[in-house]
Amino acid sequence: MTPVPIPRMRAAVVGLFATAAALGSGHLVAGITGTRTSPLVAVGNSVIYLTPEPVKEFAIAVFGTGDKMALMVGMTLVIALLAVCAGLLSRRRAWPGAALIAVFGLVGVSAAVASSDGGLAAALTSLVVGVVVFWWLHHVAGMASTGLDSDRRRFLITTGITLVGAGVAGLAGSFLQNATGVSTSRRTAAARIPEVPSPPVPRGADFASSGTPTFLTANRDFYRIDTALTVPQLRAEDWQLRLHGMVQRELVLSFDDLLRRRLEARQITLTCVSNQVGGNLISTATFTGVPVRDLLLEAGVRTGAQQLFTTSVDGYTAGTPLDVLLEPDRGALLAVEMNGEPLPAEHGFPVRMVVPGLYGYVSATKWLVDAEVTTFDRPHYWERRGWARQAPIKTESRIDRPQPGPPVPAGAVTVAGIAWAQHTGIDRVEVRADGGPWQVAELAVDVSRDTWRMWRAVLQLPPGEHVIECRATDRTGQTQTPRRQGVVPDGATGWHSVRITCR
Ligand SMILES: Nc1nc2c(c(=O)[nH]1)N[C@H]1C(S)=C(S)[C@@H](COP(=O)(O)O)O[C@H]1N2
Ligand SMILES: [Mo]
Repeated sequence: MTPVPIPRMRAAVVGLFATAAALGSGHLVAGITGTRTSPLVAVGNSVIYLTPEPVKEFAIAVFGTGDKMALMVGMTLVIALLAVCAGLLSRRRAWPGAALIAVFGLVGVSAAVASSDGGLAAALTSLVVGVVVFWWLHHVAGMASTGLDSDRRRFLITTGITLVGAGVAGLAGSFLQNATGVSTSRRTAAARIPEVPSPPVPRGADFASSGTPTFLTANRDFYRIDTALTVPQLRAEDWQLRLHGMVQRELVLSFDDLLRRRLEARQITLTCVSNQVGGNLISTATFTGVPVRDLLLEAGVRTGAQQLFTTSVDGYTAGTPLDVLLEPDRGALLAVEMNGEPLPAEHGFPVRMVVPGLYGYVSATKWLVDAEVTTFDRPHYWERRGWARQAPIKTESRIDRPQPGPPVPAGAVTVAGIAWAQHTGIDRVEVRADGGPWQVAELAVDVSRDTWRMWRAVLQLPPGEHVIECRATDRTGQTQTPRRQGVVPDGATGWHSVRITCR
């Protein structure tokens, strides 16, 4: 116990800096032990895992693909606040603050235990360093409160060293994590993947000049959705896939084993079930990989099996109906390349699954490491959280131009957008203004039924406010339903509409 209470400011510094030392040292140990799961990340992953479904949906709706950044910023603020509280609780005695720090430390440890990705050593380091540094800084701060200049100087120097040490440890941890990351593995993989000529995209497959996206989405612009707070770093050399369960012959494949099989390249449009009407969680790439059907036939699926249950290195799972995967012309791939380069780490390097016509959450497992042939008794990641077990992509369309914003000139207004009904194909898109008659839009050159189709039309609009709507009809003759439904449990429906002003 210190003779005089430590001033508030200094007490807060003790809490904050001890916490910084805890997180920095944990990050360093994570780097040394080769895990991406620093204590903060482990807690973040647990938060994602435990967050109730409506809150997660809310976060995706508000922050979109920035949802993880928002979570990290939010957690950092909460931790800083708790760190200040720990300091303020300990203006006389060290133990209340030290106890609070030990409690967060234990939260980190239990999160690391729950994670499949290691991080226990890092979390234990954070716990011990946090408590010890807190005790020590508290001791130095207590001596400084007696008023001697030399003691005050000592407090400044000690806290300075603590902060610099925490920073250096954190940077070193990040450096080590990057050094053991997958960038080298991706470069060498590029040379190992055999060249497979991909069908060229015909001219006139998009109306980019009229405001649609380009037909192929550049890898860096491709939408990204997953539950991973840090991108899993799985090297091709370490990759192994086990195809097992209800099969005649279990297959265990290395990356090179996979590449020795027949590879195919094709254009596929992926769509996320969380895509709102008018949303942008949809992109198209040329994927190259081994047909899933070939591997299933090689392994020999036993009767009674219903789904292929795929697991990612980070524990994420998806369940894909086997009758879909076994269709001779479905074209599902274990993809190794996206737009002619090895999969980017964010998109599942070294191997992911893609299945034309199914939403990503039931089919597009990234960082794939396990595939089990089984029955539907086993619920997959999102099925356990209330989403549909099976999820074919719904026929939908979107207006990309005009966008709501400043008034556009009245008269001939070009309206352009995309429509999709993967594995069925788009037959027609219609546009109308203000609930008037539907006008058939011009369709871009058809590439495949597994990709989006661009469209455009010219509407004659007088000055004033207008509501423009579009609807697509697929090749089974089904016209997109106007009934508005949210994304849960199996994808949004409804017509996209845009309100504009003409002058
Ligand atoms: N390992 C893993 N794979 C995953 C997911 C995930 O959370 N983890 N999300 C799925 C979902 S919901 C979608 S829509 C697609 C998105 O793929 P992309 O990020 O490459 O666009 O990946 C799927 N594969
Ligand atoms: Mo998704």
